[in-house]
Amino acid sequence: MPDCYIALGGNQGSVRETFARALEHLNLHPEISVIQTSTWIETAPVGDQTSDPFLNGAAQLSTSLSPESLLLELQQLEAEWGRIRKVRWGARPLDLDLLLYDQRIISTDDLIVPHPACWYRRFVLDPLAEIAADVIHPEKQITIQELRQRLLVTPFRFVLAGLPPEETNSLIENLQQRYPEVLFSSWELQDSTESAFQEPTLIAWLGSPMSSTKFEDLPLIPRLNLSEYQGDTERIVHVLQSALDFQ
Ligand code: A4P
Ligand code: MG
Repeated sequence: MPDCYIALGGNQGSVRETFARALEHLNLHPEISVIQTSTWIETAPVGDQTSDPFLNGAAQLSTSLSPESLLLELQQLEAEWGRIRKVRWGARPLDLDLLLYDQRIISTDDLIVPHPACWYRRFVLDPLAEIAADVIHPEKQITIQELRQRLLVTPFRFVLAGLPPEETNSLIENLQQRYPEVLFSSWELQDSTESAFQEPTLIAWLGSPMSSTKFEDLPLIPRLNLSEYQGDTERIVHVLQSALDFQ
């Protein structure tokens, strides 16, 4: 049966209890077995909707459901807790994401697998690495453990690509003030002798179809398509924040 990994997140109500009950529910489904779970880790909230700390975790499932049907099950569970939430709880009692479904690569309007943020978010990778260290990420073609390890290398090298030079420079200036420990640079302005030795941790592509640097031209492992965040510095900050740490 296909092997899947899901992420669990929540920051309202008794999240430990919610996780336990959600997993119980999944395991009661005739076509889903919960194989193992990570520990639940406390993480600092990424984004500014809430200041309450999150609890995050991951679980391995075995299922004969299709990826689409499994997503529906996860969404139904979220909705069930969502209803309770309106009466008793705050903003985010339960978030369930489908991270990996065997080695499948899926991209439809409703479902993207592997989950597009699973390979660089510490609050996802840390628990996932506990139970899926040697599982290969089907797009990046390296293991979950390796994906996590590469985020720990210092200095963290954050490269911007796809924008005109003036925009890149002003964005770098802005980001550098907030994250003095991160090494920021521009893909287009890099020194080619230096880049041969130093792999970027993340390359954020903020381009459009007109840009001279195409997303596909960037190296496979660090590249991240953030074109929809063009002009939205806060969302870029959230990406960086989620890759840097979880505390
Ligand atoms: N969708 C597509 N692919 C998938 C997939 N692989 N798994 C679609 C799950 N859903 C997928 O999801 C929005 C849409 O994504 C769905 O319609 C589904 O068809 P959602 O779960 O309703 O939305 P969301 O999770 O509220 O939004 P989003 O943008 O995914 O939120 P984020 O960015 O995941 O942020 N900080 C900490 N420390 N820990 C957290 O867990 N979570 C968030 C949520 C913010 N900050 C956090 C945490
Ligand atoms: Mg979600």
